[in-house]
Amino acid sequence: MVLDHPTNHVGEEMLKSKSIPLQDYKEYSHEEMQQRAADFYKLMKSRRSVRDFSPRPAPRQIIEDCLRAAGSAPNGANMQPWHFVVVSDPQVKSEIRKGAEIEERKFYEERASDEWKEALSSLETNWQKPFLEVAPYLIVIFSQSFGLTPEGERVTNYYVQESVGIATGMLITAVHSAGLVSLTHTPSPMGFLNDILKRPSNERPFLILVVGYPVEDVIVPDISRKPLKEIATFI
Ligand code: IYR
Repeated sequence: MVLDHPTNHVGEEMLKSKSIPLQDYKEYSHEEMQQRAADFYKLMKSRRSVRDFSPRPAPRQIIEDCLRAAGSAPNGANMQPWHFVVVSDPQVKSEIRKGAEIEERKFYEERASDEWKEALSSLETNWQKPFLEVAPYLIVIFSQSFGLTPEGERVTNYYVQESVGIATGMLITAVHSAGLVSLTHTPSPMGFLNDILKRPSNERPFLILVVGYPVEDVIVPDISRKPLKEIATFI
């Protein structure tokens, strides 16, 4: 049995923990619920991925709270199999840009199929990733394929991809709700991030979330979202 694990909190306390009353649950009237759901939809539909960032700094405290929100995500067996590395050091950002552009160049020039390039054409992306140096924060999200005790023993994590995906979605939502913009960036393969950020081998880069302010009068691709009847079925 694993006790006092530092990252998944499978400690004696946790194993003995009993159920407690649900804190802070509040029931709303149907009208209030409808208004809240509509307001939240309005907020979320205004989120767009932005590729042109301003170098303007953003307060670290905002990022900290957004990460706390992400860390509250539902996840497999409460192992919380994630680690977030927040990079604002210009030197490290520059190394990440170099590493990403090497992979992205290979992607655009060799690896991507014509079909994939066609699917991306409206986004007008290419191998150059200046935003990796310009934006004030790169949040590199790592998933922990398995946990490690201080003694180096492996601890199984469950539903790692699902858990980290949900946490990332919550992070993106928190960043948007706070009033900053973000871009999910996935250079592939991303192993270079373990080297640059000195992360252990039980961690895999999941994605880079680029966070900051947009440039003034920023433009974004003219895309639309599928209507509800296309994305949902009620039975
Ligand atoms: N990772 C590359 C390519 C790319 C892939 C998809 I799927 C996108 O939605 C956007 C880009 C890049 O970041 O340019």
